Amino acid sequence: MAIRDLLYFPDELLHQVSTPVTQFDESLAELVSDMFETMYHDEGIGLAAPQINIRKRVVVIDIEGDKLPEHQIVLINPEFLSKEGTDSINEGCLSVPGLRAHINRAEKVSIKAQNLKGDFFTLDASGLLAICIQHEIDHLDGHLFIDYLSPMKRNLYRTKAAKLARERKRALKEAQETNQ
Ligand code: GNR
Ligand code: NI
Repeated sequence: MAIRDLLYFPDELLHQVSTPVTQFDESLAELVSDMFETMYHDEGIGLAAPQINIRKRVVVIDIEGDKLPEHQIVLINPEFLSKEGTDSINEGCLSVPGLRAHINRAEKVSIKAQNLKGDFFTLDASGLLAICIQHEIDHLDGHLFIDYLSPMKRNLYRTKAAKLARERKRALKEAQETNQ
């Protein structure tokens, strides 16, 4: 079990398309376990593998955030079967810290995915779960929520993100120096 390092906007690696999982083995189970640990550590409700620099189609979700096994959702190779209606909430992303924006999404989604054993299942979702699923599948396709904003807003965010990244680097360096 390990907390992995996150990639942050504007890292170009976050814009690459992730590849399907073909091996349902112990290393996949380990990746999923590390993803849950990283997600809970950073207080997220979902995490996609590309956010920890692994370009595989793997997603973990716990919108309750209470670590109960019955609330933990693992999606391997998820695909939309249908989308319905429209909904929008103020979204955040662990890879875009400190920034939030309303994004138009479908209100209800139906997906198919595989579990850790490779078995296929379907899932119908609405509300926050539906939005989280769309946000995470976007990560697998190399999209961030800020890609949906107008170029002007995105550029404003780009400037803010660069400043946040500098602050984060400085804080990390200071923490390392204090530990020495
Ligand atoms: O923790 C997260 N919260 C959130 C809130 C509204 C819409 C989507 C999300 S997902 C985000 C975690 C994350 O970045 N997942 O990729
Ligand atoms: Ni995200």
